[in-house]
Amino acid sequence: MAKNASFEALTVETLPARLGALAALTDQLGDDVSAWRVREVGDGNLNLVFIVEGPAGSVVVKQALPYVRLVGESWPLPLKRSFFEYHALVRQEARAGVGTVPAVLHFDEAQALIVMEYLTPHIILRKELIAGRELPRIGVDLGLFAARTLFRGSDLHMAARDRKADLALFADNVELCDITENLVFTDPYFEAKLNHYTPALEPLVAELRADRDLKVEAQRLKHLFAANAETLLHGDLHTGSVMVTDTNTRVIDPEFAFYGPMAFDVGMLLANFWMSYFSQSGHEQDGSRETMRAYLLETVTSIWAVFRTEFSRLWRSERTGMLYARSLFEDRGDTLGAEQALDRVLHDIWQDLLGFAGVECHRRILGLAHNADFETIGDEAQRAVCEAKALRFGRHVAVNRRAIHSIEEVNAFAALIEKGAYA
Ligand code: SR1
Ligand code: MG
Repeated sequence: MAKNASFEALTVETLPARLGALAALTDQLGDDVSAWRVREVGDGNLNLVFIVEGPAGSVVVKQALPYVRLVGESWPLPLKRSFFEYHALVRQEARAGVGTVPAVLHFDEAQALIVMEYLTPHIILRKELIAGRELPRIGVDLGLFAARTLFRGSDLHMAARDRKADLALFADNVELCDITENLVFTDPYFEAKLNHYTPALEPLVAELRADRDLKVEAQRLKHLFAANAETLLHGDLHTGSVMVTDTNTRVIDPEFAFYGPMAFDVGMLLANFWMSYFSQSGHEQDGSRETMRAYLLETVTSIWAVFRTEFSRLWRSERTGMLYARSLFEDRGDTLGAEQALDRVLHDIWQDLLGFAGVECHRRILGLAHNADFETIGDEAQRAVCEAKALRFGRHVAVNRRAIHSIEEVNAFAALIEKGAYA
């Protein structure tokens, strides 16, 4: 049978008839399919997303398309990404806890669709940050999510056989890794075809592309990303992949999941808060965002502090995998040795996350896939000012990552740039 032979993209019109017999939907929505209301709400780069509401409740139906939605059919992309998303959601829920990701109600591999819990009244975190809203829980929730998924998906915790089986399963997510490998680590640093950026950035773009130290560092980070398969990553953990209310945080969209370096998820996540920080001055029409800026830096500090604390707790209580075996340390009375090793592991994550954060800032401004934090700044000159700050920040943390010792140091540097240093 030809590839994707039975696949058919859903539409608002066809969804009720095609999925109306599934218990996963009727249990939630009610049996009267004629009463279902369907809206297509996908605003991401890749997929279709439908909200289906019935008399008894609501669900989300997410379906992959055989191409990149952002670009069109000229860029084919395999449907199997929904298989990886499904398996990642199952693992993340087991590792980070029920209620940290949307509950999966049904998966259909041939139709590349996942039926999942409709999160309401949740809003995409990025939209909330653009609106200037401070979410009280995200520092803690995201720090815990990252520490638990990254630690428990690695050889620090899993049985070697189970981890290797998982590694083999996710190794086939080649095309989505390829997107990251090109879009994040390479394309921003040369004239790649699909790149675009605010024209006023041209002199700075030329400067960055001529920056040998930056290019070498970006390639070292790509090398690390491709070669260090240490844990199951979310793979695209930015503020558009988080849905929030004041009291609940959910991480969504792990279709880029694969085995890679722990620091990638943490670095990408923090980068998106730093970019939000630099974008705030473009959103001050209704008043100063000074307290929002302070909140964003506090959130960065909190995510990293919670991550370290939880990772350390898991190191001491759940280090059951083959790495840093207790038989070499605690069981011989050498608790200090285990703590020394923990410091080394956290230190490596710290230095690498700064690098990943730096290149993430660059690709969201210079590459194909931009973020709404900057894109929604209508005044182009003002947008360029905000973006230039993030570009300079990204360059600094990527190139100097081994000489930066604390999150406070990074935030102080961000505040200096925001005030106009390095203009
Ligand atoms: C062609 S896909 C572009 C970007 O969208 C996704 O959300 C990932 O961030 C990817 O890099
Ligand atoms: Mg996504």
